[in-house]
Amino acid sequence: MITACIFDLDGVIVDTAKFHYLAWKRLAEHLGVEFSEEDNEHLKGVSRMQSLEYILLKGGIQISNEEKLRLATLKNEWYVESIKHIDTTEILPGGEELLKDLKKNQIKISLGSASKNAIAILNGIGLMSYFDFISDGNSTDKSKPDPEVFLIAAKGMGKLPEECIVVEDSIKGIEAAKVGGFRTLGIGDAEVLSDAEYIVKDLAQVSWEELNNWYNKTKNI
Ligand code: B16
Ligand code: MG
Repeated sequence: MITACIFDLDGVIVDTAKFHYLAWKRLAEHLGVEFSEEDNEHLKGVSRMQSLEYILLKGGIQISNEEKLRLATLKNEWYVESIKHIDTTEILPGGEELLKDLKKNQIKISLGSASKNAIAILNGIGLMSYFDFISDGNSTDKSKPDPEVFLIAAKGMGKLPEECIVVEDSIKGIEAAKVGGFRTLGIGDAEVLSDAEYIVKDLAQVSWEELNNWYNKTKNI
């Protein structure tokens, strides 16, 4: 039986990925670097500083650490401004229903997000009370595909990695979960997330019962 789930935030529970994209695009253009939706795929699940490094590398731009910090702060100011009024309408399909279903079945729930803005977002969309533990961008400096953010989440719930299902929308997040020894549920495009063990379009396509059946059937494979 599954006993714990670790949820990524952006792109799994809440539709904030588009706001990250717009803020990074604005920053890239400010620096004279072209930035496409394809570039944005590389930044999903990746920390703020590492995302900036990707843009600087693409543009062949070399700057001091102080300037990097200034640019990352500027992007965050634009991003925070765009999510200032975030509310329940930004919850992705099935998000709250699945959290409710898991809670009803005594499953422990933790966040496993790279974002330093995670708590403000969870409060904004009114889902904070479903979480037993929060592991986010303030918990570690290590960015996915490093598994640290998920290992902290498992430990915080008193669980082993193999007892937890990590729910992720990014390639780097699935990779991190697999490196850490977690079971993986990918949310989104099956071609993009082909490394995930189980993939659905969104959280509305899966219930606690389906997850539990899949977990039990595939546990020792
Ligand atoms: P912040 P997740 C990640 O959140 C986003 O996918 C990624 O685009 C962002 O750069 C990262 O959080 C850091 O976010 O700048 O708010 O600290 O998908 O891991 O929930
Ligand atoms: Mg994500």
